[in-house]
Amino acid sequence: MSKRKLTKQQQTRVKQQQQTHLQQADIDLPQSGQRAIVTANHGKTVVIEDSDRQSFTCNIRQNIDSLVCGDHVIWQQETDTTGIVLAMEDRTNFLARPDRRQQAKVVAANIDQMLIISAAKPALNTRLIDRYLVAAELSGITPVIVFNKIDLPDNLQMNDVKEQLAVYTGLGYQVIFTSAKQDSGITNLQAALQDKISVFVGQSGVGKSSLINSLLPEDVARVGEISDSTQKGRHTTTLAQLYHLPSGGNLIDSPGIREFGLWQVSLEQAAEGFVEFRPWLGKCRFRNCLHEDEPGCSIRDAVEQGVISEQRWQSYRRIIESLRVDNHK
Ligand SMILES: Nc1nc2c(ncn2[C@@H]2O[C@H](COP(=O)(O)OP(=O)(O)OP(=O)(O)O)[C@@H](O)[C@H]2O)c(=O)[nH]1
Ligand SMILES: [Mg+2]
Ligand SMILES: [Zn+2]
Repeated sequence: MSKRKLTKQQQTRVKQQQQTHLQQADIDLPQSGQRAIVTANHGKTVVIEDSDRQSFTCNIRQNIDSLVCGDHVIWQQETDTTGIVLAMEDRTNFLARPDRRQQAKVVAANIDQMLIISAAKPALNTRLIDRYLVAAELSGITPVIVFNKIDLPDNLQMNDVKEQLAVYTGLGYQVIFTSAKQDSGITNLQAALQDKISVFVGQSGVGKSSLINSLLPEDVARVGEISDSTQKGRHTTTLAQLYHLPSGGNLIDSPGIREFGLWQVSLEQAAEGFVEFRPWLGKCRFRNCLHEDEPGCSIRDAVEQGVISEQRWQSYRRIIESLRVDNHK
């Protein structure tokens, strides 16, 4: 990479950023620069929480990128309930998806786990699960799969669901079955969330907010109905929100989305998001093999031998097709 000359303005910015880092490294932070975590973003303002779990609504210094739930910030108190965010600490990771103009829309930051929530209604969509898994695998976030509303399907339908989800258990992913309505599986869910920072993702209407209410002592998250005509959720949660679990751990409820686009994933990277593909990568006849229909493809051989599931391979191919479209928009 060629070395670019920085403009005066850029140099000042770099200096400012370095000073912020110095401040962060300082254990005895001055009164004027306290650390806090972002618990909600309301557009022009954010809600932050200090180490005593007191909340403040804050304006944001202009030079700061948009903040999301889970961001660590340096801030200054102004009144009993308000303050100003001065700086954002570096993110260890973040979950992002492209918006309509293919710009990154960051959903949450500094997260340990992604809980991929699916349900009996709207129907189980393993393709969407696979997209979330790729996003999680490529950003170093541990995924956990949750199937909610087990009170709805009959035995036959439930067997079908179990069969479809067995592939994930086989890959070493944790799969948890729950019913927010009947309060079942909630202890397992609680155990998985213990002392971690987790984000709930999944289609609108699968019950993310309902599950959060089951985990908290009071119903705080707003829950919406599913439309009778379209069988889809109504996008009840519109803003991400961070909650504390009484049993330890934090969770971020995020708005449901119909399609989860992968952000900044190249065609070559997609295969690495499929954990079971990894041992075969680099063993195809062509070095630039994308494991679709190329001759001598080791992934396709593994599918034919039943080592890699057909369902996952088809899902992978769909992702490649969609990335081709997205990356050329
Ligand atoms: N039968 C049944 N219904 C449930 C269950 N969990 C949630 N629901 C219902 O599903 C609907 C949608 O629930 P929400 O919690 O709002 O779903 P969400 O995933 O937060 O949706 P968005 O905020 O739109 O992304 C509501 O009518 C809930 O009462 C469950 O375990 N069983
Ligand atoms: Mg919700
Ligand atoms: Zn190949």
